[in-house]
Amino acid sequence: MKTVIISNRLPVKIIEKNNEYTFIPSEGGLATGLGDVYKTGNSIWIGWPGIEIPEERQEEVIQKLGELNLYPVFLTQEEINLYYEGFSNEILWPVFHYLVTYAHYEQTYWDCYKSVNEKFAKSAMQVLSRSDKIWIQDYQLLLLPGILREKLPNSTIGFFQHIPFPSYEIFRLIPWREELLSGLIGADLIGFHTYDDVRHFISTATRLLLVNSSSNVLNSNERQIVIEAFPMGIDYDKFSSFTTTETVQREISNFKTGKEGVKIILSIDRLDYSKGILERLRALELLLQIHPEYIGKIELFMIVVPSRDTVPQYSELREQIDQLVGNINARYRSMDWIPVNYFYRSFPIEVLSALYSSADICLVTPMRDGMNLVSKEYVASRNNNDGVLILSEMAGASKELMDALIVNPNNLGDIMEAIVIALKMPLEEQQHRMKAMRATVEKFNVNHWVNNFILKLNEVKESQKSLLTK
Ligand code: GDG
Repeated sequence: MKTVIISNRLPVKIIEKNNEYTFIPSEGGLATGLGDVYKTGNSIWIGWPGIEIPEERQEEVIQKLGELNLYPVFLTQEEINLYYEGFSNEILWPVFHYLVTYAHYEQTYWDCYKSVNEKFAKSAMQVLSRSDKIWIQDYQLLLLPGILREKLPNSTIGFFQHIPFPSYEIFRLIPWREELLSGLIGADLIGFHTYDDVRHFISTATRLLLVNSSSNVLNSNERQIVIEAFPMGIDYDKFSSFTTTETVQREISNFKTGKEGVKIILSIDRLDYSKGILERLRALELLLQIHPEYIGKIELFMIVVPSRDTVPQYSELREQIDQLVGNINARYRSMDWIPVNYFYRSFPIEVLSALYSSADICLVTPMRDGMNLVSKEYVASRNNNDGVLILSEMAGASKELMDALIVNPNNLGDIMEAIVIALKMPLEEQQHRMKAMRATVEKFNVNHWVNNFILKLNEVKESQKSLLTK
């Protein structure tokens, strides 16, 4: 029996150089957390390798990935446009983040989403056997549990969604709502980051599919499906120990040179309208306007990692950020000081770690976020227990990191006030709060998340079996 992980992307990046493919393991949280599972035993990870591979070279890619316990699903550029950028990112992503006016309900997107989920199932069937444990990841594959259930009726299927699940009133807007839910309940265990997501899912499923529920269990066609919250953690040890390495120490001292007496505020996100980047900038602008005493005393380091910029709303957002940063800097900067240091690119993890450990404040203000790992990475990197985390109450992480300064991201005054409180916070209070948050992030780390999910999946399957034999 093996564990089979299925996600949209494989945990490797493919690089093509001189007509040769090289595979580099990616550093994402999911890859790190699930790494232990798929690298051990005869486990396997199925997903899209990230670029279009011509048919004549697919066998070679299958071979090479096989050495890493990976198995590819080959997608064409058109499928990526319609299934991934279209249905997943122009319908599911905005609706699940409550930005319903951003959704484009295109029939061609839906048709392709269905056929690509079928394609994932077809690839999975090449490597799956009856007794395998299947763990499907995220909103790109909502139909896959149902398709696999039809093919392997007694299989063990877990599903975890990394983004929020919206309330019924929002979810019901989607034209293909019943089909999506029916696909999802092909799983035995469905996990979300927070209890609120669980609640929304159960209420939506019972109302749209007319299935019964008791507590966190849905009863459908004689199969019980458990819905539960599994707040995802990070690799705490990696972030905590990284800051002491020579490379990171060098980055820290480079970074700090010339910034004596200036407090650093850090913000790190993928380019996304759900992350509240514009609101964060407006709050900073408000602060400089209302509290001019901080001019020259604070600097925002804002990293925005390029993402989905072929989707129109993302390129528009990028332009708006450019403009707002330009306005703030033009208005407030002096010859030797600049309020917003804005980077539109990604950085190596060493630089990220140096920024986490140098920043006095980490400002995380998404309008909505399934969890938000950046907030946890900041906490794990604060080995001296100092620093202040300002965190949106709309991020899943706010349910765990209760010692952060929690703000409503729509309330610019609230964010501004929190920055002032953070700037004035005595060291003792910073340490008190940070210690408590570090203990939480250390204990509920990514390994804990993986083990907990798998344990529950086994338990759910066992109890289904015992119900059948009664
Ligand atoms: C989705 C959900 C949920 C960022 N910049 C760089 C870089 N990063 C890394 C961070 C962090 C990750 O990207 C971002 O994770 P988040 O959780 O903050 O956000 P999403 O990408 O939207 O993730 C989210 C998550 O899934 C997991 O379930 O928490 O709610 O939306 O790990 O460190 N990494 C490197 N260079 C960068 O410049 N190397």
